[in-house]
Amino acid sequence: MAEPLQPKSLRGQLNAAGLRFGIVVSRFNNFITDRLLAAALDALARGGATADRIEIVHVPGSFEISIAAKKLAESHRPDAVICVGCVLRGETSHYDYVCTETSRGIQLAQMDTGVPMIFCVLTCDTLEQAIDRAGLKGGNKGYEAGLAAIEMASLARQLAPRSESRGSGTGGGNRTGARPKPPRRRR
Ligand code: INI
Repeated sequence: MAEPLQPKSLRGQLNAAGLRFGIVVSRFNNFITDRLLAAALDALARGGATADRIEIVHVPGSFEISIAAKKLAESHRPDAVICVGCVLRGETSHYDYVCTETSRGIQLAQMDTGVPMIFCVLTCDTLEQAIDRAGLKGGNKGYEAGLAAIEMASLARQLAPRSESRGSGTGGGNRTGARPKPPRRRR
């Protein structure tokens, strides 16, 4: 019988030492988003992140999170961005527009920039549901988001193109960031 295959498997580590994070947080419903933010920072700190490697950007509402997250990712190149907001259903369809465009915008931002974006935007029917998810009684989605950010930041470093990787540089990568020249064609 053939030896069982043992392919290389990649996974993010829960070690934030040396990793850089951005957090974009919405002021709307800030009695909830403040708590999500505090829990996300707690998770980053417990993972070994340091304040000098974390940047927090404040925006008016959830609808504005994606543009700020994209600009932050493009300009400062953090290893991951945590997007924090809270949308509560009202009497009109406004809620649906804000939820749809916020999630779509954040997804587009991570696909466009290649920087992992963690979706920590609560979308709740009632204030009580939001309170339950913001750690006033039990769990806090901000903490989960912080852990997800560490894992994805670590994974993204492992999946970076070889020329960009900051690791040992084995196997054809270079440290200058310059693309290797293609082989010359024979005439
Ligand atoms: N923004 C939120 O983050 N949560 C909400 O519940 C909310 N509601 O209900 O209106 C909300 N609206 C503001 C929106 O995100 C934008 O800031 C605003 O429309 C300006 O573009």
